[in-house]
Amino acid sequence: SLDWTSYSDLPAIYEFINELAATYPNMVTVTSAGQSYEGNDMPLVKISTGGSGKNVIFAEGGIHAREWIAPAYVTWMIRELVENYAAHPEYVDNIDWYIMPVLNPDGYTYTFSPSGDRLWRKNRAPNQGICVGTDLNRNFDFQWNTGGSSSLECGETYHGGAPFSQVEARNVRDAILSVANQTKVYFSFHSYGQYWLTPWGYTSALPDDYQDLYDLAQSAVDKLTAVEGTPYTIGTSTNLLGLASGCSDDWAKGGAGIKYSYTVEMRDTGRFGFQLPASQILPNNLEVWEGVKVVAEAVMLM
Ligand code: 0X9
Ligand code: ZN
Repeated sequence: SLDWTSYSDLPAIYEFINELAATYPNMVTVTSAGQSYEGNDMPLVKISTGGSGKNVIFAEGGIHAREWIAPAYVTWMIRELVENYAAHPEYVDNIDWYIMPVLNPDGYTYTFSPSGDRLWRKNRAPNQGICVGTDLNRNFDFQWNTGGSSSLECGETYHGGAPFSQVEARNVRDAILSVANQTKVYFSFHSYGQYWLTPWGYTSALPDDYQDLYDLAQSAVDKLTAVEGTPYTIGTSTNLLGLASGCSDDWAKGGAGIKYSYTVEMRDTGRFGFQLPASQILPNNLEVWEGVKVVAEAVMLM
């Protein structure tokens, strides 16, 4: 099993979720959302105590390869929901959780490879020229290529040749669409900066239900910060980080119709940045989980 005192590579993460499914067959189901460009599997973990028509929370991490804390958080949340079920059965009894721990398995693997690049962001699919990779978080088909993304293959935010040109983005799309009518919340976990972000990222205009998204985010961040004082800033992606179109969160809301779409930029604020020390995995996870629980409690009442 994983212990979250160090970062886990892709095989260790996959072994963990498969073992969990074998140990808790009545609560955990692992299916495949498809394969990546390089042929890595993209598992979709469903946590459920059964029944039909329950509200869904869809969560994912690792769309950006170097943001190691994202898969580390999401895998820990899977463990907390399942192995610590008895401490808070309501979160699983009342909600079906669909979780994709590593949306960019090729890039993630590349950041672990001695011949790779620890700070790689994009996927690993080749382009026409010499530069590899598309920013999967610019490849979604909602306001695609309308600002804040790069048309250059070598760019860190290259949006790809067309919306959903990348197989990993299509796999996530299809996984979300398969449960979209039940899904109340979409979470995209990233690092870093300590932001709890709402749509939109393609425009500085606010969604018409922005107040609802903001209020729930505020309740979540209040609990998160209460753990040990870690400050988070709440607002729209555009207004806090600048324009970025074609992102998964905007598509989840504007394309898939999921009202509460959040991108959570976890620790830190730049001291270590993407290379967050492993000693901060558990403190990060404990505080973010406090925020997620607030959202889950709201989902039970939706
Ligand atoms: O730029 C991104 O993709 C995210 N920040 S990161 O530093 N992790 O790369 C923020 C995405 C926020 N959402 C939208 N702009 N829609
Ligand atoms: Zn990111």
